[in-house]
Amino acid sequence: MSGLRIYGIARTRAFRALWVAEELGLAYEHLPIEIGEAGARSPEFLAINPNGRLPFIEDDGFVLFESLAITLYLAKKHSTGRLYPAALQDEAKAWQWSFWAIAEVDRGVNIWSLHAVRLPPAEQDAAKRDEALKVIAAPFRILDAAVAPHPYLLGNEFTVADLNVAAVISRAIDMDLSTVPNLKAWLTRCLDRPAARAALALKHKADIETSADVTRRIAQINRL
Ligand SMILES: N[C@@H](CCC(=O)N[C@@H](CS)C(=O)NCC(=O)O)C(=O)O
Repeated sequence: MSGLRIYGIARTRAFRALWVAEELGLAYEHLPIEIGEAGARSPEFLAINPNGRLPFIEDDGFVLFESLAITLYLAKKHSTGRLYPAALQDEAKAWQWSFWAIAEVDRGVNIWSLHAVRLPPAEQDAAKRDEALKVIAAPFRILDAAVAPHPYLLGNEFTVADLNVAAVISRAIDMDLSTVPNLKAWLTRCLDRPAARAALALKHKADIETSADVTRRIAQINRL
């Protein structure tokens, strides 16, 4: 099968791949498969991505997993010099911010969102939520300072560095961000882009259609 296929329901980290595909104006097929045995961990999909996790892509038969490897690959393939920085050191900064987002804030924002928004209120764990907020407080101050002097992480232009960090923390838009106003303004700016809005619409639809049972399973499977 030729062309780009993005696997993973938009509620998951597949959102990141969907956003970059929209940003690049790519024609793609979205296969909104679920997590777990009925989806990513079924034999059919384990044969493509043995991790059993979402997202993964097939690009003319080339298979790639890890959400931010996918965004970096697609941005570099289709938009070097624009969305993907052409200069060596700008490229390195895009990697820096991408690895930083995965290492410093990905898990914390996920835990917060499950225990502040997505799980039924009676099942939310306030201790987990508060601990998550503590873990992300320092990196959020770093990000706040990084976007204070210019509108985007690498300067005046939106790049894949912004897309990756904003996609990783997109659910933080529902947090009280009053102590990090530059971060809040930057995140709002990134998520207001037409491509982000298109991907967010898919994500919101998937969120609404996700049952409490599946949300419980997400928390359980991902140990959140
Ligand atoms: N670091 C990976 C994490 C992938 C991941 O954990 N995906 C979640 C959904 S957002 C998943 O598939 N969880 C279900 C499972 O592990 O079975 C990435 O960024 O792609």
